[in-house]
Amino acid sequence: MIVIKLGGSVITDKDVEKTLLPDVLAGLAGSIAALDEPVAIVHGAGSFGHKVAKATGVGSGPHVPERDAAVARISADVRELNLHVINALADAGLKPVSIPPSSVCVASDGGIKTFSGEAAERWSRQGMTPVTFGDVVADEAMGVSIISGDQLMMEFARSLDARLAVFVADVDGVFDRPPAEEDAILLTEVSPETAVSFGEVESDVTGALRGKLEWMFRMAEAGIETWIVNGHAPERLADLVADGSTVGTRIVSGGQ
Ligand code: IP8
Repeated sequence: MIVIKLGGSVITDKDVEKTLLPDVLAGLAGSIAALDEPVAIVHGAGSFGHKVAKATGVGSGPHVPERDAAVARISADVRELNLHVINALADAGLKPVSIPPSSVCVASDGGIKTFSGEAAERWSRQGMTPVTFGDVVADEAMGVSIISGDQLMMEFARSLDARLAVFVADVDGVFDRPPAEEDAILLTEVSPETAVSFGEVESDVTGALRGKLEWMFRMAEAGIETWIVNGHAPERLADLVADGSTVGTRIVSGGQ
């Protein structure tokens, strides 16, 4: 079993509200459908969630009723993106089923408190492909939280007993300094001890790469082989699954 996160910055244009990149999504769906192993998919929100969340402050502190409409907007927008992903996967020959976090998950103080993996597990056992996504979730302490696809990767991997977790990004992996900088070097392995200069980056509501890496380290810590690969070179996903290695960054836990 492989869990794959399609980053929101790969499948959407993050700068233009609610803009899908259909060709990129279709290419990735085709590569995933061609894999010789069961998969489960998580996707980020990209421009179908982050812009409204940032502009309205949803998830950034205790919920206030003035933000109810924004919560509903984000919920609807991420569902819309989810439908695009489900359709692309189905068109590629997979049998996807949506598992919305707002229905199977409760948060506490911004983190997942409970996640029911039973539906995903049963669907998967029946040969279907569970698909979940970054979403707004009821939070027992804050009222509402935004749960990122990165957090959900861990829940899916645990529930489905995944051997491999792949984070599909819009860059080749983790670089020793911001990838746009001259002479930036792709790191083939990253652990919590690796020195990485992240530079001054504008953060998403769920944190930039630095925050996302925390979730990846937790997965590596749990014994799951964890990688970041570039979604604009979808053949790398196939190479990784077939050969155990590709152009990208392998995430290792501390002390390894
Ligand atoms: O794109 C964020 O999920 P991510 C979810 O995986 C929302 O960080 C609703 C902004």
